[in-house]
Amino acid sequence: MSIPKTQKAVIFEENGGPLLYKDIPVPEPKANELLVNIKYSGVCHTDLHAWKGDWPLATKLPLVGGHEGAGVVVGMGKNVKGWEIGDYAGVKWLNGSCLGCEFCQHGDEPNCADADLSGYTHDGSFEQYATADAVQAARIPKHVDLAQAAPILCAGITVYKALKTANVSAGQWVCISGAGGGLGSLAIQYAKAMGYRVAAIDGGEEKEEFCKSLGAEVFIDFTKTKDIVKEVVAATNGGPHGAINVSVSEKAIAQSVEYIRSTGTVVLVGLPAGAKVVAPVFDAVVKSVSIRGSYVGNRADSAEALDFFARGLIKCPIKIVGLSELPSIYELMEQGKILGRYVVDTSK
Ligand code: 8ID
Ligand code: ZN
Repeated sequence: MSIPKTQKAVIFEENGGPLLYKDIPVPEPKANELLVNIKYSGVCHTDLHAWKGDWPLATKLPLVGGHEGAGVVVGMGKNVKGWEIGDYAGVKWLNGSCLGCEFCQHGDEPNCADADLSGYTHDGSFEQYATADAVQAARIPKHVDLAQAAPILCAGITVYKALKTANVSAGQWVCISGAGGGLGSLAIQYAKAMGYRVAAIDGGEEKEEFCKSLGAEVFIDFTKTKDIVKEVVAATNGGPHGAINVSVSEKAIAQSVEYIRSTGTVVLVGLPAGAKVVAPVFDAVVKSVSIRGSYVGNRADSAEALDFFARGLIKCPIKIVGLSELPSIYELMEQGKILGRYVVDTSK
């Protein structure tokens, strides 16, 4: 297999600066890394936050974004074990971690202080050839469609882990705020596959139809409903047992602390710029509410999330466009106009 010297990528020199579709060198894998020929990459709202510089953590610059890369192994460093040329591999947000600190020892690799992040501190999957730590790269089964698999690599893993963090039982209610977006559309399906009842919150009739087609029993439109808290409590017969916040809205997070059922768990996933959790302490105490952050997933969560998908339980609602069209996807995403996930084809 011949590997070219240069490749197409979308790269930016400064946060918020032009997104340049151009030729850049193909990277050399380090001793511990795979070289993955990325075929498709999902576009996550995190990529938009990274480009804009929304968070109190600096990105590498210049940067190639992207962290839902699905492709084929075409090379590897000398210390890599257990991978073969031709294997399907996934480039995830968590590209590598130290494996030695207390968090890595407990399987909390995303919380490692030295975590290396695809499309943030490490050039990501908006390029045709990306490098990935062989320990963290996801193993994608050969029979699956790589375009469909791409969104599982961040959105799928993240919502699956968030649902586990919500600690609900089969038959109980989960409310998903931001249900029509990339993470939300997968969260509805994982929740159904795990046996939960789903109440979805998002805006507009198109999203309502979409969320219901994916398995939501109830839809609440945040653009039309006057009292979201009251509606969610009524629709779920006393409030959901778990709430998954995947919207990019500080207000929606505050509402979830109010509509959650007593002893329920509010899970924070979406990362609106500069947001704070503002919740009535009295309610949180008297209802004995748990509020928990959830950050992607570890290797076991990743393998489990991919297994649900490979068994046909999760269908990724995707639209495929060329990598060169990435700026127009960011525009739609900013306006909240995306149903499900956009996936870019790196050959176009
Ligand atoms: O590990 C993590 N914690 C993690 C992993 C991956 C992504 C966190 N994220 C974060 C992203 O950085 C982003 O902040 O999750 C958030 C959602 O990512 P996404 O699903 O990729 O975004 P999207 O496709 O744009 O979907 C967002 C949805 O939220 C709705 C929008 O209409 C859209 O469908 N929404 C908004 I904005 N405000 C809402 C509101 N007030 C709302 N839905 C309900 N109520
Ligand atoms: Zn992501």
